[in-house]
Amino acid sequence: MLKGLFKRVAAVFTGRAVIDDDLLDDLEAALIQADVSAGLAVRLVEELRDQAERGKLTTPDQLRQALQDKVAELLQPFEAPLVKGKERPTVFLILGVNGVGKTTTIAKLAYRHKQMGQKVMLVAADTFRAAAAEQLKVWADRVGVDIVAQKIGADPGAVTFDGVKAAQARGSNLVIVDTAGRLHTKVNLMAEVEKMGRVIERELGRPADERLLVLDATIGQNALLQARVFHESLDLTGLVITKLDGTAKAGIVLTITQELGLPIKLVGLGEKMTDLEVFSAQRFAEQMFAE
Ligand SMILES: Nc1nc2c(ncn2[C@@H]2O[C@H](COP(=O)(O)OP(=O)(O)O)[C@@H](O)[C@H]2O)c(=O)[nH]1
Ligand SMILES: [Mg+2]
Repeated sequence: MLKGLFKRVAAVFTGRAVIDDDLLDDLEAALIQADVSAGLAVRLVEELRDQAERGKLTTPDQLRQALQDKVAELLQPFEAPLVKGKERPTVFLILGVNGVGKTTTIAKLAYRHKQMGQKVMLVAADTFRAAAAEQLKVWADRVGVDIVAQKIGADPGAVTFDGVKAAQARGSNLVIVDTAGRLHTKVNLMAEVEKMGRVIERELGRPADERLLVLDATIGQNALLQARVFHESLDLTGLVITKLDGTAKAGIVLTITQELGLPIKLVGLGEKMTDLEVFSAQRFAEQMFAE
């Protein structure tokens, strides 16, 4: 399903017979267009140029393969499994600005863990928009998992508290907390999610096992800015990159990992509950140039 992640990069190789400066320059530009940071794009192409000059790469096909291998190598350290709490319930706090795919990701995670035989509890702590809890309820019904919600405008910390308590009482394995993501009151949002973090820590005796930031792969460098803000407030444990289906700018995945050093735990590949995968550097690199 990951296709055309680097369409522009793939196009650079079309009709090329030799490795020359023209090809290498176009490659650098295409990587930057695909949201690979300029610094990294330059470094990657310089390494490839060096290998070509030393006769280690002789055809454009070999160059493409070498690039693919380098991408896999760069991303490999950022593969990491989801953490399981040392005591029940495991708690995942799902963060991110509006529209990135938090609620959809939560539905996918709920589905995945239910399939593994776990009892899952969703917590509708995005109380800012009436539609948010409704949307989560629809998913909870569809997937067949429990949900705790309160009225619109309720204190997200209180909803989180209820959710964790209910999960403890019912013996749930996993609690997944949905959060609001409005950006225009950034300071309040951060204060709010920090408070939710503290509520979870108080009830569990440890911080939320995963503090996952959801990022939309199609928004480019903004994703990096968002990640910095959230990481400062919440000491993130990992990232979820959504909408990798149908983006030609997947270079942001490289940029984010290199700049932030945070693992990518999951990738979103569509709108259905089955469209979630554990991040694999190898697979990502293999699909980079797929048509
Ligand atoms: N193509 C695609 N769309 C997605 C993906 N994840 C979420 N969406 C869509 O993005 C929109 C916003 O998702 P939502 O979960 O409501 O975002 P939230 O505001 O962060 O909770 C919805 O239309 C989703 O169907 C994905 O991986 N791929
Ligand atoms: Mg939502």
